[in-house]
Amino acid sequence: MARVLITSALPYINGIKHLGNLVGSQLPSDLYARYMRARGHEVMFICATDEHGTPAELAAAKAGKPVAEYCAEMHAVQAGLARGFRLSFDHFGRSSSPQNHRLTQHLAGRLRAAGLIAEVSEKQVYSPADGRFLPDRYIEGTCPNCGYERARGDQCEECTKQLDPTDLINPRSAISGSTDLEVRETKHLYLRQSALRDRIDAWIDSQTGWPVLTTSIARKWLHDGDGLQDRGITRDLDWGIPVRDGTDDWPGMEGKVFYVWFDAPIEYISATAEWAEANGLPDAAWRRWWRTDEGADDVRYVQFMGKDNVPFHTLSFPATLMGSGEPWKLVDYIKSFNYLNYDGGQFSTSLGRGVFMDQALAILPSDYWRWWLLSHAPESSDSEFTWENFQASVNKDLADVLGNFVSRVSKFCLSKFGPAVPDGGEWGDRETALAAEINRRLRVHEGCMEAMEVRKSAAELRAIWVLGNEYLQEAAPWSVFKSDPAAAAMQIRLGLNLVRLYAVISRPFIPDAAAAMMAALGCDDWSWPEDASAALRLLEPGHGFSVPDMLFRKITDAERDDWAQRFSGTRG
Ligand code: B3M
Ligand code: ZN
Repeated sequence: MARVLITSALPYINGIKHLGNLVGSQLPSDLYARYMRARGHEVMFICATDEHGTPAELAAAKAGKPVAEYCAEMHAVQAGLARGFRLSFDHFGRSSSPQNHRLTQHLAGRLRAAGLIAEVSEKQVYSPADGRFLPDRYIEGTCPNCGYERARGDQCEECTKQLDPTDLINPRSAISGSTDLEVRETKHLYLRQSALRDRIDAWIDSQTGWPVLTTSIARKWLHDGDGLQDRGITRDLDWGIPVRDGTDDWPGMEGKVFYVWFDAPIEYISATAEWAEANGLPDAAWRRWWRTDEGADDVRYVQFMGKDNVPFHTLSFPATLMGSGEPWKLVDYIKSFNYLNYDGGQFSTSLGRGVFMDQALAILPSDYWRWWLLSHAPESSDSEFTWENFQASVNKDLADVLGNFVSRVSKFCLSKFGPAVPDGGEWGDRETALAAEINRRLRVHEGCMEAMEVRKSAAELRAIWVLGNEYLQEAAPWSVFKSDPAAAAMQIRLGLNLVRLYAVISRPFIPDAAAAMMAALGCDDWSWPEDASAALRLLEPGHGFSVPDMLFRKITDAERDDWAQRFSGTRG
């Protein structure tokens, strides 16, 4: 039994996430966590909301709420949706927690003591009317490139050009609209990543088996141009973790907070501390996952994220942990994803284009979405959600293949043999061959799951479902029954056992359907089928069962067209 620490990139707090966000980290990490638990490993699965930064302040302002209140509400909403999608986090924390305040300030203090923080004077836009420095996004004006009048200081949303606030024509405060802006001198902290470059480089080089998508991004930042750059880790915002050095004030840093990307990954650790506190456990309970001097040296730590998050996880966060000089656990494997597109374009939160987590659950149960998303995860390249494809996968894989198998076997058994597993004697050659083939494919499936090859794992699972259908088709118990009821009984006994095996191996993908299948079998034995031949004999003759309600319904053409229309870009 191994110990596996799994973190999902933290969903940003500024609104409900769409399915593209979900499939980029939270859902595949859940799949892996569930699988690792199913194989008997000890798992710590952590996620949280990422609550600081300008976008949080702006979203709160738009909602007309104080930012702390907005974040608390949105955290509850996201936690509810995570439950709705059956994301099995051991803890879903908040980067604004007291634990994260303490740890972020502590690590900054350690970095400072190690000489890894530089104080840099910069010129920045100050708004007397607002009484504060304005971050780039808080300055609006006319884009010098395309003339769009509401371009932001960091980028024009219309023509996508990257901007500096000083490029804007007629700049004004996005908070008050004031055009009375001046440039003032102010001090910011920089993490001296350049000083840690060789250590990070050596660490990346020592990793074996990381995907090229991950290492190539890290190496590019390490070696291109002047190499790894120092990184600003403070901002002029009200909402965030105040810049302090563990216990002391930090002169000159009054009114400043840490940059959101500095404290967000630290929340992986802090959320584990939140978990311990929420469960009334001592600090040692979370430290054994994170401190290599307290047991974490035999933990395998896997992170899941979208590809745009890779630089922060291969460079900045390791720099923070290494630079602290303390024995923190570093990541062992990073699983990163490309993007999921939506029906010929991109998902867009601002345009309301695509399906958002709340809307998805309002139209269909989570298993339908989990199955489609996992079996189409954007791994080797971007992938695309279309309603035709979604309808086809659900109707074929879930309804025709798995659902139909379960329903045929259980209904046939009930009508011919009654509500208990029938006997009928020993297996014949066909059954032995089926068990051998399932065994073989199961090992392939396990290999894919272990390697986090999400799409392939789904395809292998589906192939094992198909074996059951083919068996049923060839064995044809309904016609065998007429001449040899005992043989038909044996076939159906195997079929019912296959339903249990399917419940176990499908559970990481479709946990609700798996639970329904298991409940109908009156069984609670979730042991993994290490040996299919033994697993297919587990339910013995006489064991009672019932016919489950329909596991999956089909999506009609009318529904498909209606939904395509409804989600084309007008989220209210
Ligand atoms: N919140 C990702 C994002 O919203 C960012 C991840 C943080 S992981 C520490 O794109
Ligand atoms: Zn523009």
